[in-house]
Amino acid sequence: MPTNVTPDYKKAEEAFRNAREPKERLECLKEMARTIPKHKGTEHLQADIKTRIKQLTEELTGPKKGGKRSGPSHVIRPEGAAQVALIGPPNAGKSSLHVKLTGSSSAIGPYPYSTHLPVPGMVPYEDIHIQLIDLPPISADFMEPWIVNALQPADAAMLVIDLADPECLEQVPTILERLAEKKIYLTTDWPGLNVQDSGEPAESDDVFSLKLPTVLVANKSDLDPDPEEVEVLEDLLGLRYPALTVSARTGDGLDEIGAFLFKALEIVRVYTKTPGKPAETDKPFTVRRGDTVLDVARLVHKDIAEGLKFARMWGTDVYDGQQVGPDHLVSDGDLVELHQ
Ligand SMILES: Nc1nc2c(ncn2[C@@H]2O[C@H](COP(=O)(O)OP(=O)(O)OP(=O)(O)O)[C@@H](O)[C@H]2O)c(=O)[nH]1
Ligand SMILES: [Mg+2]
Repeated sequence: MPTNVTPDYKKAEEAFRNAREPKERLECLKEMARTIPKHKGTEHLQADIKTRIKQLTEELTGPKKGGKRSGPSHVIRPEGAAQVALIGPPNAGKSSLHVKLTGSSSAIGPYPYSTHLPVPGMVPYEDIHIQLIDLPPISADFMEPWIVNALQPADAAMLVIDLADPECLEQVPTILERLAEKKIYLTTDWPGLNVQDSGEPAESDDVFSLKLPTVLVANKSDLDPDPEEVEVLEDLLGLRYPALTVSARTGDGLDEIGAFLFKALEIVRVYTKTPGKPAETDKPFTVRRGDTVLDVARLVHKDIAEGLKFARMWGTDVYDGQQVGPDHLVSDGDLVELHQ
């Protein structure tokens, strides 16, 4: 961040970092444009903000009159416990995995470039759902320009490769480079896993840089059953992503994906109850480790969050029915009764 920015601008930037909905992100960008001090030192950032506003506006409403594109937005509204994007070279089996994991009807083809638009779907895991977005491939020849916008709401990425295709040794570095050009960094840094620092460049601290914790999904294990293949590959690539070996064809290894994402993203399920009524144990609200009773209340209803005085809780770190304040940290499986 450049020096000499005002507290108002810092606040707007912080709000932008936290915003997930495209519309909310656009509002935050406009607030950044309004509050950024207009001097030489911020010229570059001012230009960046303008470009982002233009791109996102077009993404949400279609280009101004005379523009080429009109049609559906490529940005998919996050739903469920987290949004995870499928990234990878052509023909690796991203859509096949999407179909198997979410039951979608995403297009599968025996040839590259079968997928042209983002396809949402939900992966069930225990009593929650994780959103999975199928995307077109990224290659040396081609990357849809809108992929940059489509990835902004994602919490994480699954980097899918064809284990049996030696070309992935060139494809993976190309994908990482193409995304890095757009300030999107696929990192090894999952909140719930202890992985070493991947040594990302310092410029990734830029407000527009997007760091997506990434799991390498080595697909088509049915074609190459050597269980050590993926490690050899990571060594050759010089990468240290956590890796899962799977087959979309046989279903092998697919069961582990939900559990992996749940743990690595530190998803926390919190059940709610209304005073005097039984607990609603079928539909948890989901937050992340480090979130509080107030964060849960926000998901229930804005008004409830605003009027929240205390909660009664059952679960970890509390005795049954203990009264806690809005700042109390929640744990997976907790039950809360919110009091206005
Ligand atoms: N043997 C085998 N074939 C697979 C597996 N997964 C996908 N395939 C095949 O690989 C080809 C490509 O699959 P897609 O799911 O369309 O691949 P994609 O990554 O979505 O491809 P693009 O949309 O072009 O990027 C198809 O012929 C699939 O049937 C697998 O686990 N094993
Ligand atoms: Mg596809």
